[in-house]
Amino acid sequence: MYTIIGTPTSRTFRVIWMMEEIGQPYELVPVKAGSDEAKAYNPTGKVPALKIDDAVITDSAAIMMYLADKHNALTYPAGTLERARQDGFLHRINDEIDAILWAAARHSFVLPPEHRVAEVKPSLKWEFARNIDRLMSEFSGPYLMGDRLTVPDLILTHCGGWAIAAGFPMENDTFKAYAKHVRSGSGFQRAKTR
Ligand SMILES: N[C@@H](CCC(=O)N[C@@H](CS)C(=O)NCC(=O)O)C(=O)O
Repeated sequence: MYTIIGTPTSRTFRVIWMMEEIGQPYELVPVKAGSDEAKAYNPTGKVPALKIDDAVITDSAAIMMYLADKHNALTYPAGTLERARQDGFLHRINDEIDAILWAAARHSFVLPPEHRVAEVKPSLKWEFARNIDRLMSEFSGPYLMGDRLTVPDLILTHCGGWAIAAGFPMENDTFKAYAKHVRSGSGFQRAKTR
């Protein structure tokens, strides 16, 4: 049995979604990011974490790829060229999309108030829109890797919802249609209900 640590309003939602996609049973321990309860699982207090027996693994992308490899789902096999391309998308999304949203969050409510720089936000919004446009200009769909839904699709689509919630511009029609299609899957719908 897997135990997911974190609240669904955080990046923890990605792991819940992944579990629903692969049909594995899990328990959810909805501890708040940065709390002492979260630090009991991960010294940084960051969520999500995944507990498997006595072991704890951290970072949404690492957890999802562990599950993908273990259950042979939502991934190409390690050591293939397709996997290298898929990993390229995963790291690019973390570098160019997630990192920008996280920087905006840090400068809005995560960092101590005296270390927040509100003036950085217009620049982050511009960069986010440019990076989405650039990614979508290479996209032929229906998923990033073509016909197969893989882990980077879940992370990118989750970032899309995060961006809207954070007031980022969402003007790329190709991205909007792609995210709508990914979210229409039954795994996402079950995760949302949960
Ligand atoms: N790269 C990590 C980032 C984890 C992360 O920063 N999570 C946020 C919540 S979405 C958090 O726990 N923040 C609390 C903090 O930074 O103190 C992942 O994808 O899991």
